[in-house]
Amino acid sequence: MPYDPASMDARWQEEWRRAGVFRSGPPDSRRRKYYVLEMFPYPSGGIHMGHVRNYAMGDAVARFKRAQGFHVLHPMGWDAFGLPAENAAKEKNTHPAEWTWGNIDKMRSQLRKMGLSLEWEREVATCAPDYYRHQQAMFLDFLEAGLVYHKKALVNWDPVEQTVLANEQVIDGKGWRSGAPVEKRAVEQWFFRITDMTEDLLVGLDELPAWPDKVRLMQRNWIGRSEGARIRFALQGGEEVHVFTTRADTLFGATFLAISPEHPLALKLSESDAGLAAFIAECRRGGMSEEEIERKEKVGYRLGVSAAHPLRDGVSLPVFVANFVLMGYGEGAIFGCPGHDQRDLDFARKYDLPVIAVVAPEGAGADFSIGETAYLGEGRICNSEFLDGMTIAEAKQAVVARLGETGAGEGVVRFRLRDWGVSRQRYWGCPIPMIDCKACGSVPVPRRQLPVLLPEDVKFDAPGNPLERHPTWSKVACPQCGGEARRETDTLDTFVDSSWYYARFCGAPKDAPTDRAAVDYWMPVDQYIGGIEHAILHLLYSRFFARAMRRCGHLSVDEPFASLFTQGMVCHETYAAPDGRSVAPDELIWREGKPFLRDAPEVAVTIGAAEKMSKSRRNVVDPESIIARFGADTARWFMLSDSPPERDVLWTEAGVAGAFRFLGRLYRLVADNSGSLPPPNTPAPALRDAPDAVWQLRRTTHGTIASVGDDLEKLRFNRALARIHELANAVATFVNGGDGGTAAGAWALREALESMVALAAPVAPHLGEECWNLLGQGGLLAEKSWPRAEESLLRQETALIVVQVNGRRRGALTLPKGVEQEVAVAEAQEIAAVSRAIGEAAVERVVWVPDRLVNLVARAG
Ligand code: ANZ
Ligand code: ZN
Repeated sequence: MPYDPASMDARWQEEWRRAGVFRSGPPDSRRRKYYVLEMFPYPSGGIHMGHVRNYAMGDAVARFKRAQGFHVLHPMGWDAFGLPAENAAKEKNTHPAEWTWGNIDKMRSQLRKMGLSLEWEREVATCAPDYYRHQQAMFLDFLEAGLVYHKKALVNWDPVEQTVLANEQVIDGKGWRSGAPVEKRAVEQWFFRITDMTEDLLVGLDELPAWPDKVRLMQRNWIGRSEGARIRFALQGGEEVHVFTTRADTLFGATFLAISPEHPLALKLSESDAGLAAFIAECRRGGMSEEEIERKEKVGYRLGVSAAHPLRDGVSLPVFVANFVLMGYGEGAIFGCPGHDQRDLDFARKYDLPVIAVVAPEGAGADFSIGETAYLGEGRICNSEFLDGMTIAEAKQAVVARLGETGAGEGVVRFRLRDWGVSRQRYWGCPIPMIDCKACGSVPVPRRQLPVLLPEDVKFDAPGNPLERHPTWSKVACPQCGGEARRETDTLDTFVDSSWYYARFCGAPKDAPTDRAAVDYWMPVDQYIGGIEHAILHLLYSRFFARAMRRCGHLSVDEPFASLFTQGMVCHETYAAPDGRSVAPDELIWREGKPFLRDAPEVAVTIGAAEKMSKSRRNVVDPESIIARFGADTARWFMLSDSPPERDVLWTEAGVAGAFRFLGRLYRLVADNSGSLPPPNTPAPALRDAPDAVWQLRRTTHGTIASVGDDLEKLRFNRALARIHELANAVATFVNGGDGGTAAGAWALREALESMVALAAPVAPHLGEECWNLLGQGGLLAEKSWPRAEESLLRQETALIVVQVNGRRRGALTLPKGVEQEVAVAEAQEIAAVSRAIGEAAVERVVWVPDRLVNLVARAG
């Protein structure tokens, strides 16, 4: 019988479905729960290998935990709102809803073909009104809790398309479609007050030991706590400018002040200074992402006023408006210290400002000076009056103390984290349930009117947000005064949708976002698995949301994900035709290990670097075709066997073929031997006298059970699968050795085969069921408990101990190395030949050579 996955995959999937084995049912406080969740996919059109890897991991964990007796929750859903649906609508003349639901149907059937142990009954899609209505209700809850507010904020504005652009739609400062230089515009937007929880989000990271250190570090950096000082500079004419610095120690090196183009003082002065107004307008051109600001040339506009140095009598500093000073950070103003900040140094050279070194490296002479690079290192303070000779840390303290005395400043803690702007000027998202009334201001949509549904009759024939252009949708009566009012046409950032789906999976009541009993039972997620690209925003927003939901009574945990695992990417070689055009793997034929064009077989193709599979690199292998050719188990097995899960895996034909061959080998080991085994669940025969090979096999079996369990516990899938290889080799060796013929041997062989199949099943579940069936076992393996390792067989090192009676060999014992004399003697006396030889005599003396020999000296009485 050859291994034919095509005939088994669908059959077992149907069996699982019929038996409802993956349905978790209601909370059950008598059982230990385990919630395993993989980041839900965006329904882009089809699953890719990254999904296969991610879900193969989650499924292995879910199946393993289920077998261990946990009450497992393993759901799946769709992160279904987002821009691609609108782009598809424009390009393919369809509707975003139609496109999205079509993709969901397709991808659901693809995931089903993988044979994942998912509870499809709990499926959610964020674009479904019965999901987003609760999101709207929570928006109102957060509003009442003071966690939502609105204010004017800058957006990317495309002057040609007359529309707001997302950051990813701004390419090199230009609109992605129009190519027109992007401008910044201030528009009224909604914000979640995530900064209300900054400190808590930071401290909370310490209580997540099961998160990768690098993710926690990335979150820490994003939150960006910095200790510094706020310093007041007095301007001529009575104005004051506050600056924020983390380097108060360099205050004597300050040679200029710079304020943001959006700083109130700059805006005020621009009213009477046309040059400044033009400069500010110039600064507003170009995108607003931090990278963009970083890249841009640093320019300034010198103001007519100057500022007094707070510690140096009679010294005043020029004041600039500078494009690199952000209004959203610190005080929107800085003091420039060219000696010790590269950006300030470049600026000083450009505008011919003095450069004063105030930190000198240890051992530098008095003539230490700055050239073209600022000195950023440690050292001793110089040129700084009372600070001279101090370390940087000492000087920071001394400056803050002095500023405190004179009232010119104080120490402050700043965070980089900003409030979360959630307004998006697009159609395919969750409508923000607010109404704008000229008389009453912002008024919430009354809860009984939720959900605010997206209108279906929208057109994508013009740029901008179709909700805004809709003839009637936004025209409503004010819920408060009944006057003419306007519905909010912005929709929520899709990161909002994915910030609470984990809670909705626990239970999905009609009239509330969460089922409290269910979330209290299931949350937090015990194991969350997904891509490192979500290490910052998605996880941070989810952590914020859990806290906000808790405040509003929807949840009782702060941290939604107890453990996090970030898997590596799936990579593939890239190929190029002689003209440089990239060629997809399925456009190739291979001869003698070299690739040629399928359509022009004489044309050789060059092999390029392996890169992350992506459409743009044309190095994608479609999971569906792999599953069709090799079966789901091979795809899953290969994804997990070839490299540690946190690392990238290189997809190769040879690798897939190898996985397929191995699974075929497992299948044949079972199929070829199942006929000679004792019936299932036969009690163990007397094994004491069994040949060493039997013990060897049993030790390997139980050693493998223990180590595979341990590896799966730690998500070391590749190691677990390597152990199964080892066990398969041991089984083959045993079978070839002919020891399977004895009762003990056949029994041990069944034990080995059943264990092997059960251990492989979390990754190769279809093969598992098929083999389980071949072994004559009834019921579904998916419902069986995890094999138990026998403690006594786990000691790997054993010794072969010869047993003599009065110096004559009567048998041998295989015992753990280092076994005690008493145990060996007791075991020896159990051997039939030994007790016969001793007969009625009494054992007078024992000769004991540890791990080698036991000689019973007996004399007839
Ligand atoms: C003086 C100084 C001297 C600075 C020196 C650095 C080196 P982090 O660590 O990221 O918090 N800064 C403050 N507000 C700013 C703003 N709105 N836009 C742009 N830059 C701003 O960075 C803090 C440092 O970033 C501050 O310390 C300030 O420059 C600058 F040798 O002040 B420093
Ligand atoms: Zn009103």
